[in-house]
Amino acid sequence: MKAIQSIAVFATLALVNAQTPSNFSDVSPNPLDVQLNPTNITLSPGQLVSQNDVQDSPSLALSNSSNVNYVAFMIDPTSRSGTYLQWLQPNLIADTTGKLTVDTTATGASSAVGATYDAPDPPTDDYAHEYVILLYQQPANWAIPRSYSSINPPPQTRKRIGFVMADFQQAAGLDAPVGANYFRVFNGSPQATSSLSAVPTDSGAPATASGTLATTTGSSTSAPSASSSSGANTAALRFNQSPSQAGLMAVLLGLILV
Ligand SMILES: *[C@@H]1O[C@H](CO)[C@@H](O)[C@H](O)[C@H]1NC(C)=O
Ligand SMILES: *[C@@H]1O[C@H](CO)[C@@H](O)[C@H](O)[C@H]1NC(C)=O
Ligand SMILES: CC(=O)N[C@H]1CO[C@H](CO)[C@@H](O)[C@@H]1O
Repeated sequence: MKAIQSIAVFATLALVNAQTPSNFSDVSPNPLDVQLNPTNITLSPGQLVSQNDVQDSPSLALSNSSNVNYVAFMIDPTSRSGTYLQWLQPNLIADTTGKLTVDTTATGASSAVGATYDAPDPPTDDYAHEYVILLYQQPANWAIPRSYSSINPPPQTRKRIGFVMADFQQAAGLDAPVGANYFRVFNGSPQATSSLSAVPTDSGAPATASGTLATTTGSSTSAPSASSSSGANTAALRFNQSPSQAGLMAVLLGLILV
């Protein structure tokens, strides 16, 4: 099993090759525009943002959307206890500018509720966690698969733990994502934060934030490892990896699968 996972990992790494935000758009055919609320910060892929800036669910937009429904996910594949489902928002529809809002008349509106936005709250002084936002086209008359009724909506926080995007995608009959983006959040205590060469900030350029993060994560060696699930499809979400690669893994997986 380990060997199979390693092969999958190497294959994936070879395809991605680089983890810089500037390479992120290569992974998604149609990058997802993400604007944080209420600051209106336009997210650069992989940008380090402050926890305060992601208390509200972000606004999403797809530059070349179609007149169909979409379903959005936000996951933390770097969570130590297994990939965490932060948000599942079905029944989205784009306006003429591509901005996505909830379509209350969507065919899945009554059956597919999703999971309310659970704002990022990584453990204090843990590495910067990654929050990956994925957008899929929502098939007509779509419903959350019965096997996932515990997240529609999740009655308890623990129902969000161990969410395997690839498994859900398959069970729910979703095609590859049509858009993706991600941000990072470092929840530093004042002490730890002040010891960094630069305080993580959402106002700096992504390149600066990235450099800061490398320092931060360099000392936190234990890598996240999500539990549960079987099959090579999910290997990339479970193997030990550096947090900075997890987001790309998740997105790439979605594109490779289906
Ligand atoms: C964000 O955009 C909205 C709508 O355009 C505007 O009303 C609001 O003042 C903006 N907020 C900030 C902090 O710029
Ligand atoms: C978005 O644009 C790309 C490139 O023009 C195209 O291949 C793709 O089908 C478009 N996606 C949608 C949802 O229209
Ligand atoms: C696979 C790929 O496109 N890699 C590129 C990522 O970005 C760096 C820096 O811009 C390039 O040097 C790589 O070739």
